[in-house]
Amino acid sequence: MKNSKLGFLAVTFFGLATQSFGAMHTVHIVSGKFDPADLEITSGDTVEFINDTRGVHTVTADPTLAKDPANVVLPTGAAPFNSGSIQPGKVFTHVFDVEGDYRYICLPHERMGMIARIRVVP
Ligand SMILES: [Cu+2]
Repeated sequence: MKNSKLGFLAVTFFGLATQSFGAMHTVHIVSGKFDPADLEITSGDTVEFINDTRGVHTVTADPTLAKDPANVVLPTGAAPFNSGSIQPGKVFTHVFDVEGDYRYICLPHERMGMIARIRVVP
């Protein structure tokens, strides 16, 4: 009971504390895919990618690293990024501050279709 109240307060405080810096969204890395695979967020928001699997994955939006560069899309003016290896249970966060359409891949599983999309709106 006490713990859940503390948790609620922590979540409330965290929400207030992060509001002026944009919202936080979560994408889960589950077996063979990103969930949600299509996410709409607001410019300046942060996305945390949580590896919920027992394998290693990446969050990669860099066409020079892709087997098929067409699988990666970045808005004009957005810098490419690559998480590197995300170990099981670990989290990678990225702030999306350029509006537009992002398509990103998991490098080891690109050919298995581990590709997802984030749309950043004003
Ligand atoms: Cu993967």
